[in-house]
Amino acid sequence: MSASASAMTDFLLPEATALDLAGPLADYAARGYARLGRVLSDAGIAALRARSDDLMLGRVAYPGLFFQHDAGSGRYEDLPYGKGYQGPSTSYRKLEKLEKDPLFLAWIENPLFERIARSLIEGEISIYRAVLFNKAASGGTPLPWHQDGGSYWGLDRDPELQIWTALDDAPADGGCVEVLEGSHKGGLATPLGGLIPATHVRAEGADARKVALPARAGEALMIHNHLWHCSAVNRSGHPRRAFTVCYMSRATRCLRKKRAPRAFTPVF
Ligand SMILES: O=C(O)CCC(=O)C(=O)O
Repeated sequence: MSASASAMTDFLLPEATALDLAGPLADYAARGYARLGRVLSDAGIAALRARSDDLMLGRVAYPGLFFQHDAGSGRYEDLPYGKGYQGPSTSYRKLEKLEKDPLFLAWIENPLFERIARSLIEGEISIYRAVLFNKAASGGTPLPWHQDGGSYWGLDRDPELQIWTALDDAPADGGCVEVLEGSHKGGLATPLGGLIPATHVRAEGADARKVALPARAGEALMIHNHLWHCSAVNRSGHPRRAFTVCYMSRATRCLRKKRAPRAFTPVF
C-alpha cells in the first residue's frame, strides 16, 4: 500500500465510509450546502493540522505552492497579492495547490469524497483547487460574500462541488462559514463571479438572512460553488484551519490565454 493510500484509511472514520448520501445530496440540491458530519479521524486532524503548520513555517516546502498572507490591517481590501511565501508565520490566510502534499492528497482522494464526487459529476474527475483557509488565533481576515466561479475562474464551465473539512473547531464566533441558503439556484450574481457586489448583497438582504455553519474539527460540508458564502474573523482565540477541495469533470478546460492553460490534477 502506498504511503498516501495508508494515510487515507487512517484518515477517514470507518463509519463515514458507508455514509448514506441520500440526505446530504438532497440538502445540497435544495440549500446549496450539506453537512456530512464528522468524517476525519483524530489521527487525520492531527496530521493535517501539523502539516498545515509545517507548510506555513517552512519546515515542509514544495515548489509552486501558493501562499497568501493576512493583511497587517486585517482588512480584506489590503490583502497582499503575488508575494507568495513571506517567511515563517502562522498568519497565512490561504495556501493553494495542496494536492502536492501526500497527506492532503490522501484526504482529497478519500473513498467518501470519491463517492460524493462520482454521484454528482459524470465521468473522470479532477480538482480545480485544494486550499487551506486559515484564520490565525489572532483573528485572520474576514472573507466577504462570494461565489466560487464565473469568468474570474477562467474555465469553460463552472464546477459545482466543493467539500470543506474543518481541521479545527470553527464555532459561530470563530470564523465559521456563513451561507445564504438556496442562493446557488440563482446562478452567478455577476458574470465575473467571485466577490458579490454590495448592491446585490443589500438587495437580497443577505446579511440579515445568513445562516452560520459552525463546525467541529473533523466535520465536513458540501458547498455548491454558486452558493453565496462568507466567513468573519476568528474571535475564538484558537487557530481556525479548514481545507476545501473543488471537484470537477476532467473535461473542464482552462480558458486563460495570457499564460499556458492550467492543467488540473486528476483524482478519480
Ligand atoms: O473557510 C472559509 O473561511 C471560507 C471557505 C470559502 O469561502 C471557500 O471555500 O470558497
